[in-house]
Amino acid sequence: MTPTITVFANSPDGGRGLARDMRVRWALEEVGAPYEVRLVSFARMKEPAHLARHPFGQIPTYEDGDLILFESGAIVLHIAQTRAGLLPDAPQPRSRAIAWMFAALNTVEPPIAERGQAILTERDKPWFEARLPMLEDRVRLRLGGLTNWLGGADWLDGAFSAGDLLMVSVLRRLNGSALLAEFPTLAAYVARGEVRPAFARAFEAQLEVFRRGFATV
Ligand code: GTB
Repeated sequence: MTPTITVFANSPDGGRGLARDMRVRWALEEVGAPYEVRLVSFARMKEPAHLARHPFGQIPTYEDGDLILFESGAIVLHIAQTRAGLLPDAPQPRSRAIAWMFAALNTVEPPIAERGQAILTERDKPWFEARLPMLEDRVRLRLGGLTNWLGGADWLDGAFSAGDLLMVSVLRRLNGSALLAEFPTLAAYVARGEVRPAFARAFEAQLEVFRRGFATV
């Protein structure tokens, strides 16, 4: 069966591929799996039909036959576990790749998301000027650890894996920021992810939704 994913009908990211459907699209492209897309508006996300797919009324979701999944990490893990190409076969390297998936989502994404949220919603608040440097230092801490780990390697733990796919996806939220430029090793790592043909196909597909300005469903 061809899986169906839900994505923003009108993504607030302006077609930059920063919403969390992008990582799912990328994973599907890496394993060569065709997929369908259901576009949902912010309003529709909170209606019963979508809440039956996603308890918090968000995107992305993934449907394949009887299986309905939410949480981008769980979806990418499912894709990686059911198709070849994103996880090593041997148990230990496989577990390490999965550890990097958790690291991307649990350790690196939270401070990046908190910084992004503050920039988006707190700029006019009296505490913003004092708070931003603290939030940026928290991001720097993680970027420093990642830089040291990567050293001169192309990928986090051997061959490209779902761990890299999620880590690059998370770091892309810093694209164009002075913060990422402070860490050239990571800027190059992100660029390596973005030139993968599967990334390019996924990016183009989400951009097409934005370009066509689909009516909300
Ligand atoms: N932990 C969940 C997951 O990983 O799947 C988080 C899902 C989530 O936050 N979904 C967001 C959503 O549906 C879209 S991606 N929001 C609507 C709502 O909660 O009502 C978050 C996102 C959106 C836009 C940008 N951007 O423009 O840069 C970045 C991230």
